[in-house]
Amino acid sequence: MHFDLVIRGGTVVNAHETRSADVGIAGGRIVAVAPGLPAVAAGGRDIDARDHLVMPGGIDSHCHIEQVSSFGILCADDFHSATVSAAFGGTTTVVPFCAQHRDDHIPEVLADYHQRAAEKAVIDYGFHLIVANPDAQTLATDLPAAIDSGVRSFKIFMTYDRMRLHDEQILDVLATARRHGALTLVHAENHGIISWLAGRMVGQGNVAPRYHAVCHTRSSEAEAIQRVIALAEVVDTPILIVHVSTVEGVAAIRAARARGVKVYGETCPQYLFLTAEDIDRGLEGAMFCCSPPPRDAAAQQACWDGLKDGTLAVYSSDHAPYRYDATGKLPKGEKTTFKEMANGVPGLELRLPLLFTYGVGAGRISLNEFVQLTATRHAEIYGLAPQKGSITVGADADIAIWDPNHRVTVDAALLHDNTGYTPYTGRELTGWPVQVLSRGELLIDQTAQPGVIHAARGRGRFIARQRTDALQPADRQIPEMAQLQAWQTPLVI
Ligand code: DUC
Ligand code: ZN
Ligand code: ZN
Repeated sequence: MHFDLVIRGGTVVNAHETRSADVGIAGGRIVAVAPGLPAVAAGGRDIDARDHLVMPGGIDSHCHIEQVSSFGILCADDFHSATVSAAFGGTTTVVPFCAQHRDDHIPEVLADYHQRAAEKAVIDYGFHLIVANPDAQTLATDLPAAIDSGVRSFKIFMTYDRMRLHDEQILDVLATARRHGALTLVHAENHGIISWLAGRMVGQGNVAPRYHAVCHTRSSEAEAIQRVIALAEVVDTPILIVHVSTVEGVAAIRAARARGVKVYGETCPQYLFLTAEDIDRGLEGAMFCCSPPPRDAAAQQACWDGLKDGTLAVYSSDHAPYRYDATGKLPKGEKTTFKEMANGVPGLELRLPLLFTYGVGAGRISLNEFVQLTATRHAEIYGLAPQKGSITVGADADIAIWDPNHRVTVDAALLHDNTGYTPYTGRELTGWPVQVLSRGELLIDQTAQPGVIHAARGRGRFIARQRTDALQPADRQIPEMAQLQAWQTPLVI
């Protein structure tokens, strides 16, 4: 058998097995996983992975790249800086958003993001579509066309003045997703609670970042999750609740899943590793402000429990990079109120090292669970499998080789995104991706050339995602729909 490259002597970790094996790569794909593979052909190379972990490159299915927010602010990373940063953190596929704003025409939105990513991305990528205006043209023509092109997931918002959909609009999007085989991602927070409280706070002169966390109550997340689950049950179509942050939110998803509803959950580093106390540090708290906000130790534990029992199927970054200056967090300088700051924290590069240290290193999750949560489940749910997300014959050779003992003290200067800060400064992390391959190309070798990436701008490829079982309805009817069925007047979706 011919190999361009063999990774030798490492411990290969997949979602359901760990074993000592070599990994043979040819033509950008994995062609053999077995101990004692023969020598590479002339011109090929060996990578010595003894004492190292050979894991699927991470898939980050929730990140904002070169995206204009609903406030009209462009985030700090373009497709080059974001994907370079992702690769240094062991992530080899990203699924960012193409964002429709109210007056935008979806085909133009998609073409614009495709062009920018194709010019700059250094790793492979898919896209979700943010839907802010589900009018007749969008529902009948534009969304089905987007799905046909491999953009098989939409994100909708239940809050934010310029993005939020009301319940009938949400039902329209869910029905379209069901008809054409797409997954709907939901930003679930009750708009009324947040905007009413924020109006009061600002009116009373309470404008510091810490009031952001107060206005985004736990109840606002819990109510919205319960409501959108009820909407999804009417249509019987799968949904995924992004960035779950509360005890109550995790419980609502767990309860719905227990009664057979197809609802997936996601959480992010900021809900495992930060709390509202991080925001309570004057104006600098802006660097920790995201929506929903970090909560407390009980919520962190609920998120760990949710990851452990599958209530939360995936762990993503929600990388939303905004600089701590007038271009992002502080449009009005020191006078900026919490309502005016861009929401979001960076996380593409540290997502995996943080989970490795505090999850695997602290004994909370196994190595296999680490791989599930950071790569394999993303691939399965979002239709990237079997091409991405596992070290198996036939898959793309997207691989991160980890030194489990490599120690790093986090400092923004070590990172490769454009945010200029990290919420995790000073953390001591143990375990780091030291070599990163994308389609068999060794992009990063921290032992031989620290801090260097060998990747031409635009080498990343768009991945048209497949229809998966995750998109199938549960075929579970609420009593009213069963009644209609019995009367032979079923709801036509
Ligand atoms: N909240 C979002 O909904 N998106 C980006 C970042 C954030 O904080
Ligand atoms: Zn969101
Ligand atoms: Zn987001």
